[in-house]
Amino acid sequence: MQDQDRFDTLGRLEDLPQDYRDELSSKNLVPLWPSLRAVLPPGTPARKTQPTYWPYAAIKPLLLKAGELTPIEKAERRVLVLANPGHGLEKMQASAAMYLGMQLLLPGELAPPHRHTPNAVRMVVEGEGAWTLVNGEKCPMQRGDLILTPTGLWHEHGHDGEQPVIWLDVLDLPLVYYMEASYHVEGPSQAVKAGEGVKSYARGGLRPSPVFERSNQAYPMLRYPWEDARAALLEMASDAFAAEAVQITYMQPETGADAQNILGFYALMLRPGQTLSLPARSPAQVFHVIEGQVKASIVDSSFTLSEADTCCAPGYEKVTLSNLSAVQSAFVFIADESPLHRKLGVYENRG
Ligand code: 1HN
Repeated sequence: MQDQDRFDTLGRLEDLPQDYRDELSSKNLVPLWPSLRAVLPPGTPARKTQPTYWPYAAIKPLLLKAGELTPIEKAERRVLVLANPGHGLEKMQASAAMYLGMQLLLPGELAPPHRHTPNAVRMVVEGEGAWTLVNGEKCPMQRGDLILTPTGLWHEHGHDGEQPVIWLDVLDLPLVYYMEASYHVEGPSQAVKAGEGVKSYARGGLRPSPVFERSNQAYPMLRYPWEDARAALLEMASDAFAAEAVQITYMQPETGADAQNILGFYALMLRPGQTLSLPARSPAQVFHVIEGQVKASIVDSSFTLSEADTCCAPGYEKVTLSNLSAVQSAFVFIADESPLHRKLGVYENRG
């Protein structure tokens, strides 16, 4: 029997007598075979994640308006969620495991301290003078910086500057919520501690080697300045033997593991005029342009991303990125679900 025939031969729910179906329901039982192909489709998974584009020019005025309409006390976190219509907007998902939001903090505002089970990162989009306090480490927020607020760590945001500050939040909230493991705890403001992880890991390949005691913090580095990430990319690109793709992974500098457990974070440089075809891999991805103009081709969609624009791609699909400038490099922040897929053993690269 041909495979295609087998797909069509499974019994349907309607084939079963109504009294039998009712009896099953009354006993909290469900026949598998009418739904087997839906939960286990042939060859490639069903994906709700649609290629979706969120231009910053559309978000910013609405976010500033939210700043007028809703005081921080009424919001705690003043965020417009970048929701994927494929999942239903009310689900507040960019993909199966990723949540994206643009957050606004106005001068003088405080977003109160809390901690929660989902992991979060911030990618700073615009503005000067804001900071995030993560377990007592005060992290200045500058454009392009990546700041971690991993699971369980206290965090709060403040703003001593003059202009609105906006950043992109990336969380694994959809996954943690689905697992029925999402909750938060409010707490007092944390005392600011001396020390910044980024100072201890200022150069690649060199880690602190304390004589008397070793730090065994799960998250020794919380802020990854854009200045450093950008410089690393430019160094890589200047190497005559540099590979076709100039990309770095944000990592836990003691172990070399991904910076967080569930989502992966990367910065990619596209040389002037470069087109890069990314293989079809199982995790969904998010692309956010830090510098430059990039065309992203995903399945049947093609998005022209300017600075601060964001888009997402479902897993198992090829993505082509093109730097639209012939003279300037483009820099893209990428978030994906690779650490999760690898840990679950479902990671695939289909080329
Ligand atoms: C959260 O704690 C922050 O701390 C931002 O800035 C967005 C979205 C869902 C759940 C918690 C923050 C969030 C969030």
